[in-house]
Amino acid sequence: MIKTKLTELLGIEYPVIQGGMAWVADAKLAAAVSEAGGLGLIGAANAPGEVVENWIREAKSLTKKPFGVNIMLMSPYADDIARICVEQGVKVITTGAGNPGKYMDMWKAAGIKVIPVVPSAALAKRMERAGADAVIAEGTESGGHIGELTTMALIPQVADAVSIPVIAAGGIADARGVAAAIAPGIADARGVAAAIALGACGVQCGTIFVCADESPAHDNFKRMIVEAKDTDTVVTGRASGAPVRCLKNKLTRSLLKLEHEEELDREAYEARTVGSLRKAVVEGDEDNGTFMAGQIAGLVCQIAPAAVIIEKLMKDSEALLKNLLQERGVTIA
Ligand code: TUI
Repeated sequence: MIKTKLTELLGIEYPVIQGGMAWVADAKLAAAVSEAGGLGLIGAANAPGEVVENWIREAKSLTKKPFGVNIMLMSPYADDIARICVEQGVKVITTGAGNPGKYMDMWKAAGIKVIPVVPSAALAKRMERAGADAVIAEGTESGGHIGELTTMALIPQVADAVSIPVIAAGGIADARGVAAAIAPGIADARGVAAAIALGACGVQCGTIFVCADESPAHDNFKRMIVEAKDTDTVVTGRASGAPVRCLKNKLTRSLLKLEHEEELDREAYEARTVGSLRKAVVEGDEDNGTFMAGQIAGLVCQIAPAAVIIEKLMKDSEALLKNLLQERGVTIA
């Protein structure tokens, strides 16, 4: 068993959090991940408060283990959901796509563990000062809305900037990613052995859980991830200020074409993107959907129950961590 500051903080068996993916992270997936010993998250995304409240009730009926809610702060319903989580006694809140500072006092007073997603060391420090219990440092390898820094560069810098636990996200879908994030004891060999120990105490994975049996994602979406190769994701929306990583398809080609024009035609751009996440996840529309997925999609090669995904990830990680240098073929003379 791998025990870290994260398993201790949240009272969970494994240091694995499932990302709060829009349209994918519903009550069933969150409950399945929590039942399997990780931390499942309900992704509130742009859903209205009453919908999220029903998901919370459903998750409570499916598991007695802790689960969390991810609040996407660009949502028009973020204020409602922030309050509903308190009323519903949600144990853990993660946030994304913004600064959750204005809710912190209310959440802390309710005894909620608050774990903001941060794309930089500066925001991690601000969150620590505001009372965050941990931060998820998310590299640009991730699917969905992303920051600039890579996981490899971001994690050690955030780990040095704060003293609260750091959870690594972005580009992690197997034991090597887990081991790289959490392997202890290499300290400032990090510069040289960065691939071996970055300084986190847990991981958040998204793409691998899109392919869980319990995930509501359309079979086409799951298949596209399983068939993806390393270079099959692309970032759209840089020109409009909301960069999003997703699988390459007809839609991303047309969006990038629009973005490369001298002046961005925002109306045409929005006409193509509105509703495109639903088209991907619910309808499986391979041409017109936004299939958010991380750069690690090429490594994800099976559709399996969440419990199988987590148990394999942890069993492999334990073995790798026990025998790290030998496994990597490193010798120190
Ligand atoms: O939030 C995510 N990933 C997401 S949200 C999402 S829904 C969406 N759909 C279309 C367009 C935009 C969003 C899909 N994927 N990850 C966490 C994350 N948070 N990544 C980056 C950030 C972030 C960025 C800026 C966090 C804080 C931040 O702070 C800015 C500030 O206000 O200081």
